[in-house]
Amino acid sequence: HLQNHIHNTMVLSSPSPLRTKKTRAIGIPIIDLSLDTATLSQHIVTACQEYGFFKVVNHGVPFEIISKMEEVAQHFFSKPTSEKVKVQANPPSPFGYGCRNIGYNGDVGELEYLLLQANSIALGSDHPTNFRGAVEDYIQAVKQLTCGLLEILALGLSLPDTNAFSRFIQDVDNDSCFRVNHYPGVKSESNQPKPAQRIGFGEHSDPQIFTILRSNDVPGLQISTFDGLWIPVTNEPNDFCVFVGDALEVLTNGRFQSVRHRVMANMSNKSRMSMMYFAAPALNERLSPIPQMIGNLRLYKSFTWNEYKKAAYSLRLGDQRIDLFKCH
Ligand code: GA4
Repeated sequence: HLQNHIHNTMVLSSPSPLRTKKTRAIGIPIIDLSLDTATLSQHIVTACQEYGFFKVVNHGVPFEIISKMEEVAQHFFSKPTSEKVKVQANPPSPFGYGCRNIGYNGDVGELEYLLLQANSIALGSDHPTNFRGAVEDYIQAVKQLTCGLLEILALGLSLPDTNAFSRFIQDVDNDSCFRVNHYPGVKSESNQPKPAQRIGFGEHSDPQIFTILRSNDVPGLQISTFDGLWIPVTNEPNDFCVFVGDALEVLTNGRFQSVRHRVMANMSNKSRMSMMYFAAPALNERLSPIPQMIGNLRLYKSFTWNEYKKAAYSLRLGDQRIDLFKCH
């Protein structure tokens, strides 16, 4: 029954010479959003529990909105650096254009990016209005998708309040952000050895509730399974990838865990472009396990999103920041 709806992309782990007969098949859940709500809610709960990650198809976001966003982002990254660095941080850092540096504590990656606040797209005045328009349309569509998914999730968990998660994102003061990452391709001469694998964006979990990612057809994204195996995520420009973030781990009292992921660079001669909507609560909003999810043992403290964000920015990208907020 499940197989009819969750199509599995089969990824084979490299066969160990010692255990040649036991090659394990791993499937990333692909969830068809045109299914009925009851089935859908069960599939989403299972995917969040087993992987903290899933892909969605038939999501209803018009492709024109996605392709327009890709087009304006491509145009932006093709500008000379002197132009790009003008997109300053307003409000100040970390928002704006960035190249190689990630956060404030020395993390670097083979990429350039644009990081924006989703609620108030502050781009300065020298941006053509079609950029702003494309970003606004994209964010609006993806936010709607996110809230829909979060409501189905609450339903699947039999929570009395279907807005238990989505209310954070519906809040006018939500602190969600939007990011476009651009990983340059590698020009490899046929007679030259391929450059070594490099990290595009290092291993980490996302601090927010949910992350919705869309990328072009250039590979690089990998997720870590809960038993520590890295698996590549195939790229479908028509699909979205959904990641469970730290805040959802807290709200569900650890029933869902945030998924660790990374991006490898130098995978292709074409550049990879991904865009992420990070769905986050308002800064003064409190995060604590939802009472119905606690059971016998409460795992996380109660704290504000602002406190969590501060902790995240005081640490390295790959640090297990959530540990600071555990009860025991
Ligand atoms: C990871 C998810 C989002 O891209 C992001 C990142 C943020 C940044 O790049 O400024 C962080 C990183 C992310 C987690 C730990 C801190 C903060 C860099 C960093 C070292 C925008 C976010 O919210 O957290």
